[in-house]
Amino acid sequence: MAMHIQKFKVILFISLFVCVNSWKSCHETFCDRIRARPQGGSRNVKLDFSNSVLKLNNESVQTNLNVEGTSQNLKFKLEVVGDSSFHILIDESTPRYRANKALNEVLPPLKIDPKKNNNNTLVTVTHGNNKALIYSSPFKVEFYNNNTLISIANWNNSLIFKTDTNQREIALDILFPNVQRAYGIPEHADRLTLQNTVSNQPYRLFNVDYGNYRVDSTEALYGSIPVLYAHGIEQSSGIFWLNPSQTWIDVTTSPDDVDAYFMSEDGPLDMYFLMGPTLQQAVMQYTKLTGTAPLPQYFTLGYHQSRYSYMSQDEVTSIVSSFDEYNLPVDVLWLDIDYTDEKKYFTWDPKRFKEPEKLLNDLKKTNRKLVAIIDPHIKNDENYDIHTTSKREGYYVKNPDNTVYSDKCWPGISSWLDFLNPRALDYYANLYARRGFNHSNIHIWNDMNEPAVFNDHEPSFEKTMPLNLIHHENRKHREVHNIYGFYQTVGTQTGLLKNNPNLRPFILTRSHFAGIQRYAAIWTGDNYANWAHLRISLPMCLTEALAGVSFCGADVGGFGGIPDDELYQRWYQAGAWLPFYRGHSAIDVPRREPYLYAEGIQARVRTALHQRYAHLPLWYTLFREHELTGEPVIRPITYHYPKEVDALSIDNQILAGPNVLVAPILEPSISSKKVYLPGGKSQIWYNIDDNNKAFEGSGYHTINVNLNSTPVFYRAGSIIPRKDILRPTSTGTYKDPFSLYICLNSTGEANGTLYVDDYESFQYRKNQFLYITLIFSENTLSSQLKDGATYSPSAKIEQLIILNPPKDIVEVKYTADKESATATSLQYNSEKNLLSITGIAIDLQKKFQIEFSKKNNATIVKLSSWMLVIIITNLMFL
Ligand code: NBV
Repeated sequence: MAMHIQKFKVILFISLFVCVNSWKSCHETFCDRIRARPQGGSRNVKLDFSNSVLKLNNESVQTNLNVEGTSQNLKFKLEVVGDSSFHILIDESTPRYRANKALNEVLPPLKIDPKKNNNNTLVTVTHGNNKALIYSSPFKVEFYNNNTLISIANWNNSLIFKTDTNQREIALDILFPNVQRAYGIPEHADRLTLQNTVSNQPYRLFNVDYGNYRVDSTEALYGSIPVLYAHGIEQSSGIFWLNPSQTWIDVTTSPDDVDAYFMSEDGPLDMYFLMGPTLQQAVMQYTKLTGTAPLPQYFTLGYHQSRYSYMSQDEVTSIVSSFDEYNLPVDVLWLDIDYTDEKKYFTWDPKRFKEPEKLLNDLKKTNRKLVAIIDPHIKNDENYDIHTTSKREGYYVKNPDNTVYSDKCWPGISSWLDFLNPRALDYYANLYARRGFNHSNIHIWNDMNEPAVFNDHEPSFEKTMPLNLIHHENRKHREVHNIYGFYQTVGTQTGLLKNNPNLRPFILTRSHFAGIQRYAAIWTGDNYANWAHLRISLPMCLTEALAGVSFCGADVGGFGGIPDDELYQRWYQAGAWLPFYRGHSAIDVPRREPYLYAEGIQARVRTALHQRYAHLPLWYTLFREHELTGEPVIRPITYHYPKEVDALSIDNQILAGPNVLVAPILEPSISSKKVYLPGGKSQIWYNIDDNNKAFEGSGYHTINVNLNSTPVFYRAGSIIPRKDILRPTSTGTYKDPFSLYICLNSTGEANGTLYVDDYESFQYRKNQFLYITLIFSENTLSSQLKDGATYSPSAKIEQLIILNPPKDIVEVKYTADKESATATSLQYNSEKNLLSITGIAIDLQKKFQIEFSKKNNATIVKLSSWMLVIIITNLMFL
């Protein structure tokens, strides 16, 4: 392999060189005109509170906003929506483009009772524990939770709202007092804690195709989600700046507060103030507005194997055979652009993919799925009906002179579907009825949808559409740029649902905007095979998760470049703990399916894959809980432990739900690793990577690691559901038994949840599921079932593993209804600090109780607290 790699290194050097991009800095865009904020005292921005103009009712506060020195007479509205979020809209009388599609649903205004003071300077709006004080002059709004100041909009009087034809930028600053950190506003290849941008470039939100991106950078990437959280020990809150035009954000952090100055190229000031007062609540308030991800099919959480490109249908099936031969699980095979006939989407190469249905059926036989790529550009070929129809029907994005826009992309000269046009979107959705795409075993990958355009001839276009192009209803591209790709996924989802209304579709998208979680998963684009990109994949996905997009992953191994053996296996180990787990690589690098590696490396990859598959019941339960509550599937440590100062910036560790802490190895050649364990001395964490050794949550611990290690800790007090048999696919595990890992805390208690359904269809929305709460207390494990739901799974719980078990358990008795049974095998393993109970079959559908009895003075006594009381009282009388 070495020679092979050498040759590729040369190619890589060339492609890397070609790939280095340089994007615009603030001073090359509208940002330059407004970054230096207007000086507060020197101008008056004033709300009109005169009785003739001000409208107060139980739904909103409405009036005019005047900016002194300009002819602007803007409309102001404040209302309360969602989970007690304050919505402020400032717009011209002819409304600008509003990105309401990002919102989950039409948000009805909640009841309010606004009050104006006597001298017309202040209106107060109270909703529950939250309150907004709206000041007339200079205009500002203070937000309070329980009378504590949370944020101030326009605190420095920097509001900008330009109304010239060519200068329509808007800006506003928000102060968040009493916080220490800012998070959010993905997508950037940056750490969880946002940088202070004072002496740097502001964060930029402008969807662009940027391969091999710089890390620790504020530069724009493929997606834009304008939600920012201000987080501190005492309080947290957020701002959702609903604007899909190019946006820059200056973040100024001090030990006492965070100031965020949002600048957008166009659009109204459309803002939602998330009141917290914890990060957890602010995140849920955001998902209340933009929705949660629908529960994905189980297989989507398994391992995906991709490459740019697998070149024939035989190649795809032979890859599957090799995975099977080497005992490596894989659920999904991916087709990149070369499966098409000359990059004409919705076609198949007539020679190499001549029988797509056969491929899909063959894959189905071994429980494998196919994902095929569909890009938004359409080849300008007069023999390609999608092109001729789109041209004829006016489905394309237009030039300012109303001719069809075209430029280069993969197929050569191409045009772009205007997904914002409902007719074009409908047409696009119906294309999924075409051959192959209407199969139940196919799912879709939307790439290049920033949109990416090969227009290097004009560097100022930054490899995307010129901003003066025209969309539906005469909207300029600059008004909608960041939401263009989002709309493609809306059409994709519609198309797939039309084909298979009772199957949950899977869509992966590169471009994304707020609310994308309702349609698609995302990945972090064209990363590179180096340690910095492995390291940054964690904060990138953590930030996306806080911004509503939990289903996130990074190309395992790095898209470009050649990972060395160590990096390769570390990436598989770490990638197993991000929600989307896909190996993918560029066209110009050697093949790297895991079975091509030497047995030692392969074995470690197999272990990583196995660990992923063993935890699928946990991932699936977390995704269902996300759908219900909006809680992210993966979380930074500070999400659950906001009071711990040391945890505020930790982003090289992940919490998968509240109970599993993962500290993957993200650097080369190390034999020990510092791991932060939260919760204080009384919070124990069990290192499942090292014989379940118990550690206190007292901060940093140094633990020894080797090439096999992925430090993973279970929280004492939790119950983790698993399936431990290694199978070729996730579908193959449907009938396999569950194991419950019961991780006892110092008072001998633990609890957890388990969600099951048919793993594929929408029947769960008709109450065909089981949602089980598991409680271990007083040496008894009991279950509670969510009312009204029924499902009869083929799998049972057949193993209980108690970490840090009580001593001398001699009998485990199961009762449900009138049934009862006794476990046939109890095995203590002192080295692993566990008790394993088998020979038991627990039916998930029934409420059950399992009693763990101890041997006491030769009599079997159930150790419960009342028993203890009786024993102690008796002893006292002796
Ligand atoms: O479709 C080819 C690639 C794809 O493999 C990759 O994952 C995308 O991020 N695509 C970009 C086009 C550009 C590759 C240089």
